[in-house]
Amino acid sequence: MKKWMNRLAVSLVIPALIVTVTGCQSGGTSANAPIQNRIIKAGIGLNEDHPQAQGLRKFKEIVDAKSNGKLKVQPYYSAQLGDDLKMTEALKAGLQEITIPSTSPLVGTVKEFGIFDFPYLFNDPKEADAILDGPVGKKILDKLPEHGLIGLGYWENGFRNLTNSKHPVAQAADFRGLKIRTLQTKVHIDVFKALGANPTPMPFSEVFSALESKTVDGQENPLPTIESNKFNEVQPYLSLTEHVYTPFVFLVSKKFWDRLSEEEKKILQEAAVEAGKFQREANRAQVEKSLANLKAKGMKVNEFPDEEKKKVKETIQPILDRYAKEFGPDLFEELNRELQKVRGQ
Ligand code: TK8
Repeated sequence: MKKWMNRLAVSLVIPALIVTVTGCQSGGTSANAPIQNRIIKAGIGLNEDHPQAQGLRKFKEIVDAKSNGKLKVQPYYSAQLGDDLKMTEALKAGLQEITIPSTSPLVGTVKEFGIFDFPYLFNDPKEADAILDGPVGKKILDKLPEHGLIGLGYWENGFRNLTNSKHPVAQAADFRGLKIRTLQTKVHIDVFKALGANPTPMPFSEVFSALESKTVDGQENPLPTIESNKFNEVQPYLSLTEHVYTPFVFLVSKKFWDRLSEEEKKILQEAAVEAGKFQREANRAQVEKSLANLKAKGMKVNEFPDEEKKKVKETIQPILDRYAKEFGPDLFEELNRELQKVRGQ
């Protein structure tokens, strides 16, 4: 063989060998490359006692086992890496690999997440699971990649209850005049305004000091969050409004995801779903315990009767109709069809 042909053959073979051995060209990984040693920074907003953190540790445990320790999940709690919005932006930029925010602050990225801000959408966790794990939940996750995000599934934040420092909220009219911290979603801002309250959206990490300094009168969150953040220390009244079910969404940076092999993606996807089941159960078990603990710590707890929930729904219906149009009537109709199936109607 002529010398030039030898040189050409060598120049073609060596790079191909390098790609096969290391399994990655510059920046990328071939689909069937072996599992690489990777550091995966996973930040959440709640503290290490919360079921969200328990779920993240379960995720880490599963990924560690399935990757023989090569995929190293590093949990960061209590918004150490920033609040939901900041961490979501970090994922888009490829500066952080995983975060698990409430869906509400994502409305600015994918507006359809806003349907989960609708008060009294779900009657119980079973309905929430059916919608989130079904075609409607998937359709919304499928809108994330164009924004630099991959959604691997939904975990549970839960049914939200109102706390405040002024008075019990035992009827729809009692919301009037209350300065309430809300999630950063226009749906909640409009809903609380329609109820006569003064909504103030802010990141979760600022809530305790805003309550303590009386910048706001109240806030609303699921019971495990109220307990684990010691809101009882600055909020005498707890009203069991259960007005919204908020999901968490398990997000991965697309910049990071696109560098993974099929095997590595499968490990993260399976772990997110398995840990999500564990986290939902842990959160539901915690709700009753947190209620008992908050009562024992002296919170004045009141029920919110069904007829008052009905009045709230009637008051805010025009707002929900407007948002249903904005978020997509087809999606909303599909959600209602799915709900009727779950309810056996
Ligand atoms: C934590 C938040 C929080 C949410 C809120 O990252 O902001 O009130 O309910 O749990 O996602």
